[in-house]
Amino acid sequence: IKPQVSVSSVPVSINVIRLRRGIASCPVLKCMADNRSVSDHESSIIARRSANYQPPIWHFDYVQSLESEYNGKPYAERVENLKEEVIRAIFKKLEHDHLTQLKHIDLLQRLGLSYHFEDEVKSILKGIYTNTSYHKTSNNNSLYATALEFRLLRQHGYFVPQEVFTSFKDETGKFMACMSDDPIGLVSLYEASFLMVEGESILEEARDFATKCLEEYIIKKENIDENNDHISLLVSHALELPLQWRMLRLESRWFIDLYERMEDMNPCLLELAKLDFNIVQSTHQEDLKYASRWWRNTGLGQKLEFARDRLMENFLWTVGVVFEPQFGYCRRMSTKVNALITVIDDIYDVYGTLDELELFTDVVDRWDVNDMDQLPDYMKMCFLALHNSINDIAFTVLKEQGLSIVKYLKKVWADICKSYLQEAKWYYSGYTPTLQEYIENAWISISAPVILVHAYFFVTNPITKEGLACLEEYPSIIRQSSILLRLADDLGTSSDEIKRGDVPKSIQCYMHEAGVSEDEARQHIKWLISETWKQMNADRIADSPFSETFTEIATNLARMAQCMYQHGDGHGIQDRETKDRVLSLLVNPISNC
Ligand code: LA6
Ligand code: MN
Ligand code: MN
Ligand code: MN
Ligand code: MN
Repeated sequence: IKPQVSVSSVPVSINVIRLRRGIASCPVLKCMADNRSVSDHESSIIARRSANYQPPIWHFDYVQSLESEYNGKPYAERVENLKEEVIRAIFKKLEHDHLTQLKHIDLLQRLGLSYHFEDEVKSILKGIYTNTSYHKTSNNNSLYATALEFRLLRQHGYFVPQEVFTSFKDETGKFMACMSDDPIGLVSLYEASFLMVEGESILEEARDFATKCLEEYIIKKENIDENNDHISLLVSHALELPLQWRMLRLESRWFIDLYERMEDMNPCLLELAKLDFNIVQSTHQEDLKYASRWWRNTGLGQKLEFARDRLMENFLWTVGVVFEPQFGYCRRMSTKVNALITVIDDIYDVYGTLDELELFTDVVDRWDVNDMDQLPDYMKMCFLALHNSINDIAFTVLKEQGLSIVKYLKKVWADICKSYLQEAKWYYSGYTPTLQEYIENAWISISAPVILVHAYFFVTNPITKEGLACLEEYPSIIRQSSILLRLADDLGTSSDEIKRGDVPKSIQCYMHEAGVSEDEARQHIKWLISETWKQMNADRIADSPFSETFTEIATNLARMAQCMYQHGDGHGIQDRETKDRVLSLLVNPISNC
């Protein structure tokens, strides 16, 4: 039965009915009179699903009231002085050996400060890479040093061969057992292994070996109740998620606290890290306030009651994607894009009828306001808000670069709507695709291509012909980022989605196809995530017409997904981990600073 029921002459009121689809019974559905669309005006009733999303916990007035003292001039001046001190103490000291230099770079990255020292970091890494032969068989460096150098160089685009780790294996080709007493070396090896690309079996072994040893280390420490020292904290943190998969700002916020407790902490670095964090936060607050005013002006939050009104969470995504203060325009505009995606996704997944969705998809595809009249009112609002916001973005590029990009932007919106429609059709027909067939469509429906194509335009000037040509074909780095977002989202959201009635997601498709339990399917999806990261790592260092900024953005979107869905649906459910993250990243400055 299609969950769409026409009942004549029923007054406009709420009915509660229960509908069945296939063998699974749907949750209680709200049945609302649709007095909105012209064609249905007569008095039909359309059964619509509900996701029961809660109203936003972050109110407009609260957001507008956020204010930070750290946007003042004295703090900016202090930062400049501290930066010069750091350059003197760290980068201008000629007596520092490679390892000391690498330690400093790692520290600056983890404290969230390395963006201030890009040139210095680049020149050191280049020097190290060009002066080292990575193909010799002997290696006098410690495990810690070898792995740190490997990781930092790969992070910055230098392809150090995995064979640098063979000297830590014994004659039988196994990693040496004696290494298990070296937690610092093992964490370093563990983090390095997550830079692996397809086919690197030494790194895969390294990851498994380090994981096992570190897990044993933690158990041992827990047994003697000594798991609160900084090494144990670092180890458990790494096991939870490797650095390569982590959202940068949240990692910095966490690491600054840890660093403060470390014995060899440098007070000047700590002060700089705290101060800089707070200053960056104050610029984020201004971006957030701008986006919240825009959102309020669209009226969509009030008008579309069925949809997620998640401006704060949509903004948090953008901070995960790009945090540096100079990218405020990108954060502001990306938040608009995210908010529109979130609402339109709910129209397709929850509220719209199949007929309405066909119409909407068609109107977006034609991108013509003259076609709007056929849409029900709630869709008219949404379409015009989309049309105006996106054209406005294109207008800015036209004004600044003399280039018309409307066709690129409307194409990604048409593509996502078509993929949404495909899922709706699968849902209504009760069809379960194979995992492959599902992913073929779902890497688009997760919205990463929309987010990333727009982001390209927000951070690129001048936009190049090569960049546009590559973008049009959805290059591999966009695809990998999308797949990672999709799989992480499915792990976090599919349980609720299936309950309320939605297309089978990757987990269900794989259960159906392979005849396995949900638990096994989840393991398989997690394995796919680590496989996809290998391709992402390869794409990050491949030749491409994109800037490093854009490559980082694509990577960060995947990282943000793993953060957002680490404990379930962090995007839809606001008041758990997401709330703490909003508070610590966007609301509360670091104290004692
Ligand atoms: C997740 O919702 C959602 F809205 C997204 C579009 C993910 C990322 C969004 C940003 C950054 P849901 P679906 C705005 O789990 O229906 O409903 O594709 O997405 O599984
Ligand atoms: Mn609402
Ligand atoms: Mn959805
Ligand atoms: Mn969807
Ligand atoms: Mn989902």
